[in-house]
Amino acid sequence: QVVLPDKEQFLMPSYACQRLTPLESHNNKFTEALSLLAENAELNNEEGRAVAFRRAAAVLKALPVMVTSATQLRGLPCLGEHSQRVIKDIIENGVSNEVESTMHSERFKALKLLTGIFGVGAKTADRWFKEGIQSLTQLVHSGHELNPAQQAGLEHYHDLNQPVTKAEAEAIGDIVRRVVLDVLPGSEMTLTGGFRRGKMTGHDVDFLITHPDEGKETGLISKVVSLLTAQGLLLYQKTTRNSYMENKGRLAQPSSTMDRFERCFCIFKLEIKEMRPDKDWRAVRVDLVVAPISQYAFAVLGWTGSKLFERELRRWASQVKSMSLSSHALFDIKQCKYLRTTSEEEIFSHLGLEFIPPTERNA
Ligand code: TTP
Ligand code: MN
Ligand code: MN
Ligand code: MN
Repeated sequence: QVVLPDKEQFLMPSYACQRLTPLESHNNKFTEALSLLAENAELNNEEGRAVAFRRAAAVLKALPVMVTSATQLRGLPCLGEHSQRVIKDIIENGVSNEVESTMHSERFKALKLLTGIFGVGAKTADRWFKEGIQSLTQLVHSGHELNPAQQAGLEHYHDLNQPVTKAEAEAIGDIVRRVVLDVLPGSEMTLTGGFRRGKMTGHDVDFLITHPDEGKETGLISKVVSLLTAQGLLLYQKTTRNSYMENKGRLAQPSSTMDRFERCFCIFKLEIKEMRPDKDWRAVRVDLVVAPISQYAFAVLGWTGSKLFERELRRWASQVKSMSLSSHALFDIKQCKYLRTTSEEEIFSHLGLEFIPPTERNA
């Protein structure tokens, strides 16, 4: 039986790393609804469901037109029954009742508020919610002992939930770059994360640092952190050393989103120009990551995101190419060897994919 393609149907490859996903989508009302259900699933520790909703949302983000009828969904990949129902509800009624009731549920609201505290994950938030904690005031009065990250998160709650602008990211970049070059002349620093994908705001600022002479970068982060601390620029910081060793782990391990680079998760104190009655600075979350030059291309690719795009790249590598991809390396399982590269373009080519520029990785 031959099925002729409907004029209204779209051809769409099933992995997000096979298609272009610009920042601006034509289907915001659908993708926002599906993303909310994904977020709710994440808060409920339902990883599989969350990924299914994220993939469905990514398909609609990549569509070149706005969906106006359910027939347009035929033939599209990654749209499970549940996601299709949500989309149809929105087409027919303007809203999805499931999304509305989730969004307004006490549980979702409380978990979002609590995980909005830097250092608080879904499990901790869930435990607190079960004890009846639904607000920051209730948390403060609960007598729970908070770890240093959570204390800083609570103290700077307002600032850290304000979007960071591109201008603020660049201002921080200028300060950090000066310190990095002081510590190790010749270093290179790249703005990664959402800003590299063209976003105008973000929840944090991500920087990747390297040096053209392999090995020189070792220990760089602790010196940078000391100098920034001495200048009073860090409100909180947690530094970890590099723990990656080729061949010691399996393949291109780790395959999860956490990598093993030398890094610092910090809260930056950024001076602001406009007059405020109370204070002349704001807190900004900053991630500083150091990669050896031999792993730099993988690190840039891994830290540019989006999170779903990264996940899809790794899934493509393993399911279609029998390769293992991480932010450190690409390992060819059949040939049993690491594939060396110096650019993102080469990594895509090793993976048998057309190059997707950063601004089209907004899956
Ligand atoms: P995020 O900063 O969390 O996300 P983002 O920059 O895309 O969005 P936002 O504007 O909200 O900040 O992560 C950036 C990328 O870094 C993401 O693709 C995942 C990657 N990453 C790692 O590779 N390893 C890690 O350990 C972490 C925490 C993130
Ligand atoms: Mn980011
Ligand atoms: Mn984020
Ligand atoms: Mn980040």
